[in-house]
Amino acid sequence: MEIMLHNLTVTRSRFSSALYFKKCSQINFTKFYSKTVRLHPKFCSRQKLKPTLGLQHGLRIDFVKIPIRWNSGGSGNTESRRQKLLLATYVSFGIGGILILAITGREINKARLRFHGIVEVDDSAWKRVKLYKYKDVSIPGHVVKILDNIENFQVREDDIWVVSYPRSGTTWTQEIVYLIKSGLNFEAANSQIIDDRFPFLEFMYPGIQNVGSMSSPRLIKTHLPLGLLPKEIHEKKPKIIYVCRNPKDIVVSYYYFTRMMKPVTRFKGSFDDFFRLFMQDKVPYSPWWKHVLEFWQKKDEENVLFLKYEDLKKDLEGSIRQIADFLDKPLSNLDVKKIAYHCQFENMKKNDSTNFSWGTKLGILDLTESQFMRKGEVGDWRSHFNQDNNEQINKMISFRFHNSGLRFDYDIKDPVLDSSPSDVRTVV
Ligand code: PPS
Repeated sequence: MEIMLHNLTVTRSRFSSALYFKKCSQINFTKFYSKTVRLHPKFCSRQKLKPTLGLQHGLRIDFVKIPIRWNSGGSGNTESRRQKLLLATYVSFGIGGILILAITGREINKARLRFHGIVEVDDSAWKRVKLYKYKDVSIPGHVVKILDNIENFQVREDDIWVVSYPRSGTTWTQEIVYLIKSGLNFEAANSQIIDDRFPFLEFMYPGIQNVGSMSSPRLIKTHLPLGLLPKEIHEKKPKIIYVCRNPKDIVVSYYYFTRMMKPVTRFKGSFDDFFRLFMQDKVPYSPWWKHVLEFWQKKDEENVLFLKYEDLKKDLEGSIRQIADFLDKPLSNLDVKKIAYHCQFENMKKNDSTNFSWGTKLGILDLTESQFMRKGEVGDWRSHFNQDNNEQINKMISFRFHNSGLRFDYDIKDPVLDSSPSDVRTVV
């Protein structure tokens, strides 16, 4: 019995099966193009041929000039297949190479940073934010890049610095300082964004270079702790206003701020997640307690004014006078009232030059998550903290501050509320 299979399209599996046939039945195969030998029993059953049949019936199968296709039913010739394979190989090598380079580059960068004492903070709660530890302080990636520029930033004696841990009332203090220094320039305060009038040293906009070249007297905001401020700050001794706030309200405010910055932070955690990060010093500019304590210890130095958010809240006019005296710019009562009116929470919230609404246009803020000027209250922590949060923070405070003489207000009994006469409202 003889079976001739002419012009059969031989796939890898068919070919292997054919070889198996050959082995079983000593059949002569005329031409094969493949070198792969692998048995696919499915072929035999699909073709209704059993290898054993060959033995039983002395089958002879001839394969004549069989073109080999690696995929049954596919098109194209061997050469184009070969080229495609080659291309696929090159592409895989290319991608592999890029990946290896990227990983190696990252590792080299990490090693370089480690060499300079900068270590990456690893926490899955931060999806996008790269956080690093430098001199025991958590700092964001964009600050790491300019650490040298910060250290060597040329300080001027007539600079005025507002320094704080984030969410402590920095913007509020800045606005008061700006109005005092500018001779109550409400027009500019209402039309120029605060980042232009009172730039943030380590932020991308307007950039440390531009802050450096501003004309004197410069007004500079920073969240950097004492240990990371420019070296010259200790020689030139410019006026520094440090503003602090009770940590319970800070952590709540910082949590909403981080959510508001979602386009940048991608933070999706709960308040409890953020609370943990805060307590573990894994949020930018932490540890909070050290930030505050270091400046508290400097509070009696002539060029330093130490303020508390809660005191501004309790007595805004008194705080404005205190700031004006510190800046050697004593104010009339009416001027104090004008500034106080402009700097009321609701007015600063409405003012597009202080409420950071421009952040939405830049795509860095999501104001549906929270507002920059959120509540402006003392004691909002009560609607967020559970007992455990409260105990943890109280413990930290008594451990870090028990000998310091610094006390925090967590509630305000009778704040001096808006007492501005109507004439101020019409003037401002
Ligand atoms: S930042 O992003 O770190 O510079 O924020 P910072 O300006 O330090 O702090 C923001 C919080 O201060 C509140 N704030 C005010 N409270 C009362 N009165 C006025 N005028 C005022 N201006 C700003 C602001 O609302 C933030 O606090 P929360 O508790 O989130 O409202």
